[in-house]
This record gives sequence, structure tokens and C-alpha cells, in this order.
Amino acid sequence: MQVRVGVIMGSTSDWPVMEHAVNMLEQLGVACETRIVSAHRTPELLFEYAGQAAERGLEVIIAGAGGAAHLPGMVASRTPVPVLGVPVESKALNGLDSLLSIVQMPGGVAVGTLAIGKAGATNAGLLAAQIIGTHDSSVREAVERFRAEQSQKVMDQPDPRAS
Ligand code: RP5
Repeated sequence: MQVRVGVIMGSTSDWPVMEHAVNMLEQLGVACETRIVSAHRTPELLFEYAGQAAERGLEVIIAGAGGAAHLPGMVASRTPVPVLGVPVESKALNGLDSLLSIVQMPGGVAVGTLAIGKAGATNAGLLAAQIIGTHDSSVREAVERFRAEQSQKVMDQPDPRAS
């Protein structure tokens, strides 16, 4: 199956957060790959991965990093493929540093920044599928089914004291 989304992260320590992006993509039937690509520990690998992304057929890259989180911006600077950035919680500043590092891109190179942590990773997977859904009706329908199921769960259990 053609890999359509690259889920990359700066460290294995980011995986407990970034696995939520993969879970969402798998739920929606979107093939993805996972890689550790560090902006400061493996800068050459970053250039290689980003430089080959478009020709390899990747349609979206999800990049998660924590602290001085330059991975999403650096990857975005080297590829026309849309990059979604996930700020990972840091020990020192709870991810506020990661969020500001990723979201405050100077005008001219775009990174779509999601929320800190699990919610951001989950929504990065969802948003990647929605982007692909603009030109793939089967993925768009999977997103619509997911939303309908989500709504139905609330309708089925509207009383918080009953759960
Ligand atoms: C960043 O530094 C990674 O994205 C990670 O969030 C953070 C800490 O990395 P480790 O020291 O846990 O490998 O590059």
C-alpha cells in the first residue's frame, strides 16, 4: 500500500504522544510510516527525508517535537508537502516552549500547528486525512463516518452520571 503520510518525531521519547496520530490515520485507513528524524541530532537525515518526501508520494508530513522544537519548520523549509506540527510536552515547560517554537513560523514557510500533546497528535492525524480527503473520496467518507460515530456516542450517552 502506498504510504501517504510520514509521521516523524525528534526522539523515541515523543512516541507516546505521536502514536495517537498513527492510531487516527490507521482508524481512517490512511497508510503512514513512522521515523525518528531529529533536527539537531540527525540534520543530514532531516534534509534527506524532507528532500525526498514529494517524489516518494507523501501527501502530508506530521512532525512532532519537544523543547526547542525546530523539526517541523526545518522540514517545511525543504519540501512543498504540507507539514503539520505537533508540540510535545517538555519536562521543563510542559510544552509551552514546543508550542511557541512550532507555531511562531515567520511568514513565508507554513507549518500547520496543532495543540500540545495527545489532542494535537490525534487532530494531526485527522487533519492529514481531511487534506487527503479533498482529492480522495474514500478517505473523505472515512472522516465523515468517524464524525458521525463520535456524534452518535454522545447522543447514546447524554447523561455524564450514567457512564
Ligand atoms: C526533542 O527533544 C525531541 O522531540 C524530544 O521531544 C525532546 C527530548 O528528546 P530526548 O532527550 O528525550 O531524546 O528533540
